Parts: sequence; C-alpha cells; structure tokens
Amino acid sequence: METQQTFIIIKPEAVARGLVGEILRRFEAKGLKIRRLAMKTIEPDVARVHYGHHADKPFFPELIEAITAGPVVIGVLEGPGAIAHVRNLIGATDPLKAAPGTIRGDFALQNPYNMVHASDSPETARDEIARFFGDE
Ligand code: 3AN
Repeated sequence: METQQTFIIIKPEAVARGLVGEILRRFEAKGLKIRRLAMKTIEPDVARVHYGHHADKPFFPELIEAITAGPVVIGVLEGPGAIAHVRNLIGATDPLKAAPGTIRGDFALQNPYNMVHASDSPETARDEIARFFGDE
C-alpha cells in the first residue's frame, strides 16, 4: 500500500477537554508516525479558506467560530494508506452516526464539535499540509 501523509486538526473542544494525548495515542497505536506537530490558534481568514466548501451552509458561521475558539493541535501523520486509516479512526462526520470505538463516536455529541479534522483525499492532504505547515 502507498505510504501517504495526511493532515489533522485536534479541535479546540478536544484541547479544552484534555483529549490531545488520548487522540494522538490512538493514531500512534494504529502504527501511524507523527511527522509534524504544533499548537496554534487558527485565524478566522485561514478557517474560512479551510472550510470554504461549506461557505454556503447555514452552519458556516458556527463552524468558523468553533474552530477559532481556542488553541488547536495540528499535525501530519504518515503511513501506508494513512488518509483512509485516519478517517476510519475518527469516524463519521456526524457524532450521532460515528461508531463507538471511533474518536468522534467515543468523545463527541454533536456538530460542529466533532473533535478532529482529517484530510479526506490526497489532494486535500497536500493542500492542507501546505496551508498549515507551508512556511516551515
Ligand atoms: P469531515 O470533517 O468529516 O471531513 P465535512 O468536511 O463535511 O466533514 O465537515 C467539516 C466540518 O463541518 C465538520 N468536521 C463539522 O465540524 C462541521 N459540520 C458538518 N456538518 C455540520 C452540520 N450539519 N452542522 C454543524 N456543523 C457541521
């Protein structure tokens, strides 16, 4: 299987609840390597680009407010099939549909507070890594 890199955000609600270690532990336990890791607060302008595909949705303002509400942990994870593996580990977008055992299924109640973002394709992974780590 192709070695891939994928981008994650441990969202403000997860940082506030002290779940950073637990979430990273799950990725590492799976066998994924942490290649980059940083704590930052996402600026509203960056958030609006990151979630640009939802700009016309009624929940867009709430989504931007939630992702900029406090510090996040951003990271790059690497491994064979990393993009699909990480999506499997985080679970479905809607916490109500996310299976128990997944991060969203275990720790989240409702959107937009679903704890973790992860890239959903090689193209978005490349764009998101460049957007958030491109300066380094
Ligand atoms: P995913 O994060 O699983 O790739 P997207 O890209 O469809 O899913 O959604 C991006 C983010 O928008 C989600 N992580 C969630 O925080 C928020 N979101 C999605 N659907 C809703 C909704 N119906 N109401 C509020 N927030 C939502």
